[in-house]
Amino acid sequence: MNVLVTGGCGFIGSNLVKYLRRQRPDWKVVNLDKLTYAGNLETLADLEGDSQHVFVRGDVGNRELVEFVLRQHRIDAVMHLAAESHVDRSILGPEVFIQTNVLGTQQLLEASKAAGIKRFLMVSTDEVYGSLGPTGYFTETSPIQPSSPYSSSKASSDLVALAYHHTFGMDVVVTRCSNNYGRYQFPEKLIPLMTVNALHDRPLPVYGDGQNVRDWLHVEDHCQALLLALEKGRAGEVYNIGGGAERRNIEIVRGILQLTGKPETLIKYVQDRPGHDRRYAIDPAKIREELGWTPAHTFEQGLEDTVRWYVDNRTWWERVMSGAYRQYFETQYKARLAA
Ligand code: NAD
Ligand code: TDX
Repeated sequence: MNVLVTGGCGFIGSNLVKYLRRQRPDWKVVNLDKLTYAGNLETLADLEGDSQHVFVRGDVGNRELVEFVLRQHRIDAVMHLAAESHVDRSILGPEVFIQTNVLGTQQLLEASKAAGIKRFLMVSTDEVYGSLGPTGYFTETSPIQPSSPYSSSKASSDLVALAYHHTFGMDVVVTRCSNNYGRYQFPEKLIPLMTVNALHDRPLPVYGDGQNVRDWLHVEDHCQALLLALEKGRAGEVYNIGGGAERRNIEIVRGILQLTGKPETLIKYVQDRPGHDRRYAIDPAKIREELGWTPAHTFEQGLEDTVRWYVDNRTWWERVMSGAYRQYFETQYKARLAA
């Protein structure tokens, strides 16, 4: 089996490429990635010399290139993860989110249709459902009510992928997962950002009252679910993937301070994110009952392992945070603390 993973140099994509190489050693994994600020080849350094992993630098929106890659490597299935993925960035500049997430996905779908791809796995997000109140869970039939430019671009691409199934008969499966955490996450998202700041003795910027809730999913549990959805999911279906670990942001920030041995005086409440969703929580009954998936990691152990990994892998995050990204980060970080 030959599989194309898009966005394989990002956080989830790189974990997925490695997971596939371990779990399905006879598969060829072709990794198409544009190497934006969030994509890093160093993350895949341990695959150097592995002839079953092929890296192609390119844009998912480049239909000619994508069709060439699909045919050249006789790709059977596509796992589509490439995206602009950060909500805060989508508030500052929505355009590239529409470009990559919506138009790029449509071009990839079109190329996949032309090449006769047997299965297209669209990696979407629970953010397409918008925000929950204090109770209840997102199910696959919850209304689609995205709040941010990021989540609306993901909702669009998710629905366009389903339209390619309904209209053109393409074999499409959509997954919608909750917040991932683990190794190699870019230090702009909550857990790695707070960890890196704590290690630098810098203030930890908590948005609003810190009571927003996310449902945390270990990236390896997510990879396992994606492989199951690829191999056993039913065409045209949506599967929610959630870690069953609802936590308030402030609890996580306190946990990171404890694990790094830093004082709570580093916590700084800052202006809230515009349109900030209050709570996400997933009902994973469908994927559990149909595909037999359950998460293996507990959040407390997973968080401890993740924080330890950032402590031990300073070189990795110092490198990925250098250059153009550093400039963006410093400007945004200062603006947030000043607000
Ligand atoms: P990430 O930002 O870490 O990585 C994205 C990758 O996509 C990078 O390697 C980047 O270079 C690549 N990329 C961006 N634009 C591209 C383009 N036009 N063509 C080719 N490659 C391009 O993202 P992530 O956190 O690993 O998320 C992966 C996917 O999972 C995304 O689709 C995201 O929406 C979805 N998702 C993520 C989370 C999460 O908690 N991280 C939760 C739910 C869903
Ligand atoms: O500095 C911060 N301070 C803060 O309080 C940051 C970066 C975040 N937060 C809060 C906002 C959210 O309530 O932490 C929570 C998590 O924020 P992010 O890590 O930015 O993730 P989120 O906005 O929930 O979106 C993530 O999960 C769903 C991913 O970035 C998306 O790609 C995914 O679809």
